[in-house]
Amino acid sequence: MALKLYYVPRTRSARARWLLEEMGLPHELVRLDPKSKPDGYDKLHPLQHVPVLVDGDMAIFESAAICLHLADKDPEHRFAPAPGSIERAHYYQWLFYAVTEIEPHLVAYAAEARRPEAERLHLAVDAARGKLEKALRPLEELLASRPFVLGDRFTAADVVLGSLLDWARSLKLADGFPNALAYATRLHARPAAARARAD
Ligand SMILES: N[C@@H](CCC(=O)N[C@@H](CS)C(=O)NCC(=O)O)C(=O)O
Repeated sequence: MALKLYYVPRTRSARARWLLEEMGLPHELVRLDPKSKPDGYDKLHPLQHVPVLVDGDMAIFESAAICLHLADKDPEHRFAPAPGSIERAHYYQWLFYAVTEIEPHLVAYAAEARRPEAERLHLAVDAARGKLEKALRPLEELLASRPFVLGDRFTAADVVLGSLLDWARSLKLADGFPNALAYATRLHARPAAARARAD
């Protein structure tokens, strides 16, 4: 079945694109203008956001859900552990940790930090940074002894976490976390991740 990804460069679309590249899945890319979505796009994404993956005759939105769906296409379970396994439970755990414990604080921080200095709510900036630093501690500890969150194997959970840590790194929020920083740098350097960053 044909895969088509609707994307905007330098957005959460890059997660899905990165995993498509890692998996070597043939796909079509449809680049959207963030300011003007094509007619009918609301049928694919009710909030008109990116990314959207069209897989045959169905469409799916939410970047992490798209990554979970894509990873399950590999019959050898290289990008997602087998359903029902202990590794699968931890895969879910780290993936949901990424989007519920890390991402909201990054979003909150970035929203304030991009305002002009005079309008910035410094309390909100500090609160978001504090919550993010607290949330990063278990990941920092885990990565002291393993290259990827599930050990030696790279999975879709690393794609979602890697994209978030890249963002944290660019905002200088990961400087106090050497293991997480090294993990983000390693992931960023993967050829598939680099291809997914192309416009
Ligand atoms: N939770 C959603 C968030 C989607 C989202 O907010 N996407 C942003 C880009 S990162 C977006 O589409 N913004 C509006 C736009 O680009 O038109 C996901 O992970 O897919």
